[in-house]
Order: sequence, then structure tokens, then C-alpha cells
Amino acid sequence: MKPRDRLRIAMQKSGRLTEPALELLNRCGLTFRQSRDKLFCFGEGEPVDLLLVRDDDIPGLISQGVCDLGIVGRNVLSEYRLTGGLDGPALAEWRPLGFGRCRLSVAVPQELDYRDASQLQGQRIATSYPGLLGEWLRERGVDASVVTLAGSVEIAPRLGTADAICDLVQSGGTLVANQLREADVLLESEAVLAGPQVLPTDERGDMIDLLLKRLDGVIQVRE
Ligand code: PRT
Ligand code: ZN
Repeated sequence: MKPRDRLRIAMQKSGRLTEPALELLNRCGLTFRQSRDKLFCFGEGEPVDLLLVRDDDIPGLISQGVCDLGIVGRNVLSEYRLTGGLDGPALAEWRPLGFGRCRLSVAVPQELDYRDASQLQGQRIATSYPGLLGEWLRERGVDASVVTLAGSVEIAPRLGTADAICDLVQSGGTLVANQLREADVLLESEAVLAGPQVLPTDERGDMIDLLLKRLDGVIQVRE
């Protein structure tokens, strides 16, 4: 890959993390030329550009060296570490960013009296997070069948294709609407600044140091 002298940050093009991520970068003194409909956003003051993509693609783009950093949910980063990024360089969570908070939880039918994970033995659990769910079940010695779905996980029990689900929960409204209830939390998530475990040592590394310092300042003020 050709060396780059400008830092490139991947972030979600259109979704829950887009506005708060841009606002945070602005507060760190980074501004971008308005081309939000495009893939690429050129940074005006500092040598920092944005790549606007689907959140699921962010860890892979960092791993391949297409981007230096990314703003992505811990849920997506952790799942990638377990399932997608096994051959690439190790990725690290450089900073928690304090927005996009949610939980990855197992939810069961409302009428089920859930006590612990052993009740999931032999059950079918629908999820978009087979890596995180599989690891959690293994750690508890539970043998369940993981049904991987790309979306609309919460309707699987009503359709009869799963007995329980493992999905992101925020207010809990989606679970209630589907006659489910949160039974166990696998992961507390929020948006994080992700990057390679080993940061570049060139000018981009200097820019990353500067960005981390500014981020720490902004996050401290907010707390
Ligand atoms: O197009 P792209 O692939 O980029 O977007 P996406 O649809 O995959 O992601 P998006 O924008 O929905 O979410 C981006 C990130 O926001 C997630 O990866 C999480 O880190 C974070 N986040 C925070 C959430 C939620 N809260 C959330 N509530 N992501 C999804 N949800 C969904 C959840 O899947 C469920 O369907 O909202 C529903 C539950 O919400 P409640 O409030 O009813 O409990
Ligand atoms: Zn996505």
C-alpha cells in the first residue's frame, strides 16, 4: 500500500453514530469540506480526512490499512476481533467516546422465568453477533445452536425460527414490542476510537498523538 501523509479516519456514513462522531471531531478542531453524500470528506485545517462507510466495514478498513483510525461501536469491533480479523493486525480500542451506548444482551420470551445461561442449553438463539455469543456460551459451558441473521433478529422467536435472541438493547422498547425481555448482558457498548494496536511512527503517528490529546481534553470537559 502507498504511504500516505494524511491521516484517514473511517466513520459511519449514515446512522446513529454519524452526527455525534462528526460533532466530536469538530470539537477536536477538525473540520471537513461538506461532501457528506460522498465516500470521502477532505479535512480543511489539519491533514485529517474522513471515509464515510457502513459501520460493519470499519474494522476491516483499519485492518487493511485503508484507514488509520475508525469510530465504531465496541460491539462491531469486538465481533470483528472474534470472527473477521483473525489474520490481520490486532486492533485496539484507543478511547471510549461516551455516545452510542447500548448493551448486547440475550433476550428470552417474556413468560420464561430466566435464572442463568444453563437454561439456554439446546436452544436456538438468533443473533447478528455469532462470535460474541459463541464465546459467551462457551465460557459458560452451554451448548446452544447459534442462528446467524443479518437483521430483524427480534422477530425470530415469533416466527418460530429461534427460542431466544442476542441483540443490541437501548431503551428495551423493541424487546417489549416483540414480547421479549432482557435476560443477560454480554457486553456494555458505546462508540470507541479504534485503531491498530501498533500505531504508525511517521507524521500520521504524530497526528494521532495530537488527536488523542485533544480527545482527552474534550471528553474530560464533557464528564
Ligand atoms: O448502515 P450501517 O450498517 O452503517 O448501520 P447499522 O444499521 O448497522 O447501525 P446503526 O446506525 O443502527 O447503529 C450503529 C451503532 O449504534 C451500533 O453498532 C451500536 O454500537 C450503536 N447503538 C446504540 C445501537 C443502538 N444503540 C440500538 N438501539 N445500534 C442498534 N440499536 C437497535 C438494536 O439493534 C435494536 O433493533 O435498536 C433496537 C433496540 O433499541 P431499543 O431502544 O428499542 O432497545
Ligand atoms: Zn451496520
